[in-house]
Amino acid sequence: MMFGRKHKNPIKMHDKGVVEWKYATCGYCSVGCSIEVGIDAKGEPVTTRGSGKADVNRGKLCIKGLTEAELFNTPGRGSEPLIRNKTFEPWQQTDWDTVFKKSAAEFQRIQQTYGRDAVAIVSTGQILTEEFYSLGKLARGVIGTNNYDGNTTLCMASAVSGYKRSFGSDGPPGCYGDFEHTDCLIAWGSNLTEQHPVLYWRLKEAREKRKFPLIVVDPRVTMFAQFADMHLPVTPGTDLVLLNSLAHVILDEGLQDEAYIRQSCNGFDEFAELVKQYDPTSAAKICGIDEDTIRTVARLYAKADNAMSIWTMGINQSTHGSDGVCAINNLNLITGNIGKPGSTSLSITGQCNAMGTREWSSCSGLPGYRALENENHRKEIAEFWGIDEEFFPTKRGLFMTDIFPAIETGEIKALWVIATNPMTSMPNSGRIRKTLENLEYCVVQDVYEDVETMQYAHAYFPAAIWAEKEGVFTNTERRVNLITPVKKPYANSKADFWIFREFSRYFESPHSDGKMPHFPDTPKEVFEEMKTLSHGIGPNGRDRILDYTGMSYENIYEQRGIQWPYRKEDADNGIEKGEARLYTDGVFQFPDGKAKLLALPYVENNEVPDQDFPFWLNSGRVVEHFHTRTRTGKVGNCNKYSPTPYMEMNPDAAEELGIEHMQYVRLVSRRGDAVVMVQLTQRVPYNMVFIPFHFHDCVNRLSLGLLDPYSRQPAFKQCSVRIEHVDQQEAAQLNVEMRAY
Ligand SMILES: Nc1nc2c(c(=O)[nH]1)N[C@H]1C(S)=C(S)[C@@H](COP(=O)(O)OP(=O)(O)OC[C@H]3O[C@@H](n4cnc5c(=O)[nH]c(N)nc54)[C@H](O)[C@@H]3O)O[C@H]1N2
Ligand SMILES: Nc1nc2c(c(=O)[nH]1)N[C@H]1C(S)=C(S)[C@@H](COP(=O)(O)OP(=O)(O)OC[C@H]3O[C@@H](n4cnc5c(=O)[nH]c(N)nc54)[C@H](O)[C@@H]3O)O[C@H]1N2
Ligand code: SF4
Ligand SMILES: [Mo]
Repeated sequence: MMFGRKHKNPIKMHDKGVVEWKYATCGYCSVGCSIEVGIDAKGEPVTTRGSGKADVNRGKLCIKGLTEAELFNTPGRGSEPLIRNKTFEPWQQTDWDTVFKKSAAEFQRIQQTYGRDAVAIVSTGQILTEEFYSLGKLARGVIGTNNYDGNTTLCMASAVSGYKRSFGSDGPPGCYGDFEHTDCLIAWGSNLTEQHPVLYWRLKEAREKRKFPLIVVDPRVTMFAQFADMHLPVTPGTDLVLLNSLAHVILDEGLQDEAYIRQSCNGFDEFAELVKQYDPTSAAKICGIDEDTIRTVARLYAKADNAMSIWTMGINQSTHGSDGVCAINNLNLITGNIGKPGSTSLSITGQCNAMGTREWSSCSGLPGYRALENENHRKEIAEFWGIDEEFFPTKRGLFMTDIFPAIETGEIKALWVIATNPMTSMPNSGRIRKTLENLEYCVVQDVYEDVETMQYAHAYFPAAIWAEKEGVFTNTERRVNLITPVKKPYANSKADFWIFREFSRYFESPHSDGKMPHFPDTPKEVFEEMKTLSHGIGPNGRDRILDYTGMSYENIYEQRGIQWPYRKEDADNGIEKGEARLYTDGVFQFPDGKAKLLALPYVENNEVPDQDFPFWLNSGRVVEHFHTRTRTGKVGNCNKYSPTPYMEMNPDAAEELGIEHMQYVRLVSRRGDAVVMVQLTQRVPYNMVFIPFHFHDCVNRLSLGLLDPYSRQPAFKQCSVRIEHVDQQEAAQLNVEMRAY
């Protein structure tokens, strides 16, 4: 008797004719997977594979990384600089000299007429670190506007602000390896499974080796929640209440780490006094998690030898985003869970290089975590760049979310948009549209010329994409990793690095004796500048934690990424890896070395459902798409799984309103309306709908985006809507017309 097939017929993979593999780091999310790009005999990138030697992904990639080689030739790539006198007029193709001359002249005219800060620059978390550093030099050292910020205000600002308030510095203290050591993990407002798939795989693998409780806090039953041991469907915007209540139970039952608190924390008494008010019985009424569950989770966390928290946008994008981050830090501080293997407070970053901009772009200050408010820092950087110290403002300017209102009021007249697409990604897009009409001059610098923001632009700088360029990204766990150019930039597009350097030559010196900062010719030279600035003593008299001095492109490549701090002494002593964790000695970045326990009262200030707008509107992402779909919308194997905008709706609520699966409905908020297709699912509760934000003219027409007072990050995930019936044929037609690709 024979089992199986007689003649084996193995599946044959299509041979793509790869003759060489070139090294890069993924350009989508902040997991920072190491990628090898397969090049065929004609020199064209034809495929990708995960780098087996890399600590981060160990050969794995998600759908976006697997299809990344297709990006280079996607439709809509910008091939030549464009220019026009008025918005909505046809574009004229031009050369780089003309577009630079015109744009520099317009920026200078506007600055002379309305003041230096009337030109605003809005950048990104998606260009290379050397590019960020060069842009910072141009923005702070030559153009001299203080209204310079990035889309990280929509993304990581609350985490940055919370880390600074709790620990005295930005910088996630943990690493992915912590999954291997933890005894309890709480994930706050993160859908890791879809949004950081390879990191989820690391977590899953750790749990297969060694079981430990995984608790997911999310109002939706996400894919991540489905894999968890406990799912806490928190009432939107009330995580702070839950966190204060967990602390209440821990202190009430004496489960705190007294020695750690005494040695490493300030502010305990005031904190303890505040959390007294958050007994589980009262807290349950606000946060929607029953008191038994609150007690169980508090005990699990406090009694675990090592416990860790991770979080993403469910925490950051809230009116108490920064407080939520501090409350997570509080929880870890009172239980002594920072800086030990498996014990940490780890914000999961979003964009591929959101960390690089925080470190080196000068958006919110000066390079290397230096502050405009600090006189010594201003002096140090002015000397290093060879410019006048007085040229620097003495405090940071507007955040991205305040730059747009300042355009509305006429305070800002020119805008330079770099690698971000605010017409789709900012809240209340109707208002953003009107706001952009007020600009006298707008430059868009993007890899695609068909991005929505182009409608309001006067000039277009076509940029090279991802691995057409050279430089580094930093990932969630502070790992600096390399991108090598696998191909020449498309047509006449140029690396952002080249654009910043060349554009700088079109500005007159604003400094005494005609001084100008130097813009090196290669990313490698810029990397050396950053290394020099990363050395030495930090603001508290201790060594800088953001230390790159041991790194070089060569050893980064050898190690497939190196975590900072990695000091020259380490490299000289033959140590190959950077430090996996920060604050391992319980000493923080405040002058006295102690972390701050903060008393954080909850203030109810969201737009909540009422009679007229009875549903919560929640928004987020799906695995196949990245943000505003400028890239994944054009990659067949990404787009085909999620080609149309849709809304998750609870079947019971739908039945009551007479709405069926796959019907179109109109959503109405106090800002605007949007037509969207319904997908019935128990993933969302009865009084909530969820829409992925990837589609233009959809969820952000409705969103409110109230701002967090510390981070100025919008509460994208909490507002209220009502649902109306629409004519199905009309809606289908509208949908086809609007979704050209
Ligand atoms: N496939 C893919 N991956 C990505 C991205 C992408 O666009 N596509 N973008 C990258 C970027 S820049 C980012 S910032 C990350 C985002 O990564 P995530 O934050 O994990 O993703 P989101 O879907 O935005 O939101 C996560 C969850 O927050 C929940 N939530 C909503 N309100 C609340 C609340 O009040 N409390 C709590 N606890 N949870 C709440 C939502 O229900 C949602 O499931 O993903 C990165 N990775
Ligand atoms: N409703 C709702 N809205 C949200 C969110 C949400 O959860 N809900 N999330 C928010 C978050 S966390 C984020 S991070 C933002 C993201 O919002 P955006 O930053 O606006 O989104 P992207 O589509 O990533 O825009 C990046 C742009 O840069 C271009 N680009 C890519 N690579 C390069 C390059 O190398 N050089 C140049 N010059 N251009 C390049 C891309 O083509 C694209 O146009 O959206 C925010 N908006
Ligand atoms: S998990 Fe993130 S970094 Fe890794 S391949 Fe997917 S998108 Fe790229
Ligand atoms: Mo983000």
